[in-house]
Amino acid sequence: MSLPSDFLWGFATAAYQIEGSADVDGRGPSIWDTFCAIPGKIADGSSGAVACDSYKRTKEDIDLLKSLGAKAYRFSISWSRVIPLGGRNDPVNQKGLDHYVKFVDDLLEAGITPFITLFHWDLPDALDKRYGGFLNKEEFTADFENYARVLFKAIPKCKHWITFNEPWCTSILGYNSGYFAPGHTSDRTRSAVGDSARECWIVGHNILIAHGKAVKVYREEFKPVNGGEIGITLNGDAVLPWDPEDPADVEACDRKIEFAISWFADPIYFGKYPDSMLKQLGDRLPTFTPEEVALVKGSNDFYGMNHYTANYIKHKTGTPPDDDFLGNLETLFYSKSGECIGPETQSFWLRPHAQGFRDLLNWLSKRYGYPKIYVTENGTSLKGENDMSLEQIVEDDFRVKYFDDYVHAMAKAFSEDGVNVRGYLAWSLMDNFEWAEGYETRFGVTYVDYENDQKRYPKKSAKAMKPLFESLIKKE
Ligand code: GBH
Repeated sequence: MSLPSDFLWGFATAAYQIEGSADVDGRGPSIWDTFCAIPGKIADGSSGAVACDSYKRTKEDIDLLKSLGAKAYRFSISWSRVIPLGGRNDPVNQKGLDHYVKFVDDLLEAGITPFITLFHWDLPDALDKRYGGFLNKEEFTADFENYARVLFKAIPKCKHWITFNEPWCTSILGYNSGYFAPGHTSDRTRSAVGDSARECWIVGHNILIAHGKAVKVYREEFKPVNGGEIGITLNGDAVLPWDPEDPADVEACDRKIEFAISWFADPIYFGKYPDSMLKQLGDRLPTFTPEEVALVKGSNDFYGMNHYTANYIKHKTGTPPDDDFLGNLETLFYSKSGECIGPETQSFWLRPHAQGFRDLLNWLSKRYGYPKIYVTENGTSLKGENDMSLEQIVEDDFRVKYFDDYVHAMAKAFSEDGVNVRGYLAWSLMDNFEWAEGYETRFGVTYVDYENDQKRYPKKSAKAMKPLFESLIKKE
């Protein structure tokens, strides 16, 4: 069992979850600032206004990465720091841009390879207000293309670019369940606006086009000179049939991955939506024009994979409700015979099941022709961690085991199954603003003491990563 000698490993974060300094140096508000201000949307009533204060602690964060032996760091750019109003005719905020230029210089100086995510959910609020954000194809895709170009031009030293983080979450959680910003849903007790049957599929489509436009810009205007690579990051859970004897459950397993991952990956690799989605959604799924197919098909230099958990899949019969986004099935933690998929964590949706990671790496590789894969997120919360003492928190054996199991499953996928996985970024470098769950759920390998000046304390899992990878990565 091994990983290749040039394997990149490190940690990941996202701008709104760690930066804070929401009003500093000319940053404009994002849809998450607005969403957090609505009572009831965030579990503990908090926001990313301060978070880990990372905007002001870049040196501290880079020192932390260095001390842990990280070879790579994935972070995202706050669009509204760079272009406060977001649009292609709006002014660029030089201070905001300079911050990221310097951050990349400092990372490289420290010997750490940057992976930049252009978009990790924090759309400039002005674009949502001006024209409906992601819902407006012409405007949104043109503004994203412009924003991407500003970054490509300013940071030629970055060689690994991710256009969008988890468009599934933006589409479904933002425009179907309304659990995430901007909170659109058909449920009028939770939102005055939204159409859960339609908006999410339009948003997903428009993000694909925006991704395609940014990739075209990168490949035509920057890659020939700077080299480098660009791709999208998709989230998806592993699947096991609830009843392995029932062909309908086995079939529902593929459909579950198609609705979560292939929704985006099939257009990117094949130029069309999966048949299972077309069948269920009909004309609610937008159609690709020939120009759009040309933009989107073939637009990944690598596949960015975010992965956390697994579910037993039980098919449903009958016509699904028109807000169904799973593919007419149920996701469960127990199988028909009563097996449990994995132990509880602090996140209701997350139970460790490392074999699922290997299986999904194989599923993706087979379907998409063994693309180069970077695991851009993988990690876990820990039941009750927020209520423990600091002494207990830093002894996070549960998280140590999670990483150990998952990284070994990945190494087997590489060395025994031929999966072309080339990098791994653990989620997360430090505890941070966990979106609708606020600060109560912690995903960090580093504890952040929010009550006491955001002081950082590396947990056992932080220190376990270097020996873990050194034991697996082949020496030259
Ligand atoms: C990642 O998403 C995010 O990229 C990252 O910012 C975040 O901090 C991290 O996970 C930890 O949560 O039951 O319908 O509400 C992970 C993928 C997909 C996990 C949606 C939670 C909830 C689905 N997420 N899922 S639902």
